[in-house]
Amino acid sequence: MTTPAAQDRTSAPADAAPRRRRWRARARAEAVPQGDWPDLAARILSLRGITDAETAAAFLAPAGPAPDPYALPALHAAVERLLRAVATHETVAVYGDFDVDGVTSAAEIAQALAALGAAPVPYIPDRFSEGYGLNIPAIELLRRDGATLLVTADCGTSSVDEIARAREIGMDVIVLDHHTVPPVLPDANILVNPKLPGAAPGGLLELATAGLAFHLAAALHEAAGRPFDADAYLDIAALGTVCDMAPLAAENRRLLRTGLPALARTKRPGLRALMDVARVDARSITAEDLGYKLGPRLNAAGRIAHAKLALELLMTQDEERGRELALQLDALNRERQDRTQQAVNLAVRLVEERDGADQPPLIMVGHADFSSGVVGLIASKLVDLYGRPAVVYEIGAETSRASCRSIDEFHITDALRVRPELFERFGGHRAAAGFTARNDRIDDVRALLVEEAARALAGRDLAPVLEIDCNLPLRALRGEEIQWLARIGPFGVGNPAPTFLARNVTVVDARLVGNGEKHLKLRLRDGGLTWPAIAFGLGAFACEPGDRVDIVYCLNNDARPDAPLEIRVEDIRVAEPQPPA
Ligand SMILES: [Mn+2]
Repeated sequence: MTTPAAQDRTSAPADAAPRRRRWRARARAEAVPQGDWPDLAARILSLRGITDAETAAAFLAPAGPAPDPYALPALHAAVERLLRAVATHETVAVYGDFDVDGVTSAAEIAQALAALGAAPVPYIPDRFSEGYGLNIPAIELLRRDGATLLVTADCGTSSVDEIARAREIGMDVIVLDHHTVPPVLPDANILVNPKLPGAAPGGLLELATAGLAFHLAAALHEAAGRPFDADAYLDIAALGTVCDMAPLAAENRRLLRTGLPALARTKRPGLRALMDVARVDARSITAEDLGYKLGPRLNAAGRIAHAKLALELLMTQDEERGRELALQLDALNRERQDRTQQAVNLAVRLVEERDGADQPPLIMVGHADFSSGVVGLIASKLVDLYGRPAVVYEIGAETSRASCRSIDEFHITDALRVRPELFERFGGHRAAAGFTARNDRIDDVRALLVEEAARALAGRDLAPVLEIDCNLPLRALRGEEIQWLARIGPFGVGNPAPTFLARNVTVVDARLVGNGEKHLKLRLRDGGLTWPAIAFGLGAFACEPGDRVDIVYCLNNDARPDAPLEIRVEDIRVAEPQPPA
């Protein structure tokens, strides 16, 4: 299955159902951490579950040293086996995946092995002809090419038959993966997955494979007695972590806080060129740039052409080739955006035709025109639009290939597991999954998933919600607070950018910007101060100078507190009447 894909903020469909979100205050924590920080920072921390001073201080402190990688299950065995392969000049195949986590982790492992003197053979399957994960023809091909050791990156945990075949034809297998562990494990020689039952990986539990590969690379160097240049791996470890939507807490937070500066000074010519074409300013790079700008371009390779282009972009040392690949991925990304937009429009039409205003607790739509390259992106958009889990599938000749995206309250992979016999294959995480099912089973799959969702989501209001951390009038925004808020970043999955409510703000001016006038550029005044603001996807809100509005907003500066501040308006309404003062 494919892991959650980074979404492109600018790909919101112009003519899809307008998004009406309910504004809701985030649930209050019991306690607020007391310490040497402003009340506002303390409140935001408490709303992220950090309620005592010690945890808060550790969270705010600069990123410390890397934790012990041997907390990961079987890492010793993996290091030992790989070093033996290096010593005896074995051919090592590194089998990745076509998403950013799979490509970055394969690149890290190949890079580490090459640094130690081996000649690894990276392999990325084709999304369309091979699909996700190991497949036997590819394994046999790698064996014929001389591989006697197979390392999987971001796949393998569910590949019982494929791994049995690899071993039968004379390969040892190391699985490096973080996908949810099925009841029957493959009989690999070495399984490195922090989610294995009995594993106690501490802060390493939620690592994406890019993070696992970082720790494997570090451990390999240390065991070989070779110096380890962490920066040369952290750049893409951070990229894979963010693009796989791994929660930005614990070791993932550390990888990102050390990885963003490493990315800013990366020596990879391809990545530098990609930042260029994506207009990412390396000096002020944020987690959002990774998720919304670099990630979609790298993913576009696998969605439209072949992900080996993305792997090559990460690995090439050649300036000119790096530039060429960056331009190519940028063009593929534009094509991906067009296709996604058309497909989302079609999906919304199908949803509305099928169920009208009365939507079931889980949305499921399929069409022969939905490319399996973008079904995950369509599903994510439907989750955004309807506030409930969504399954989107490509109808093929005999089988359908689906991508599922869920919301916090519903474990989608567990739901699939209730009736495994319905599927040819399936797998995934809590929030995202994929499956292949015969076309004559699709109605049963729909019945199963709607029933499971109805049970899990009973009594919940599924209208899309915009969570608000606290009231913060624009006139109360001060430099000190802004700097403290930046220290709570990087923001993303698991550590959302704080959102604030400001009432009765005056519109100084407003104009439509962006392709199709989708966005609104504003200047907003409260008291004596005027702030520049951008409202993505809110071009349909009509306002004029002098209008009074209520806004929910974020601050746009999680990397560089000295950068000019622009308020990002998440939602906007005509101001509610104010109570008399
Ligand atoms: Mn992954």
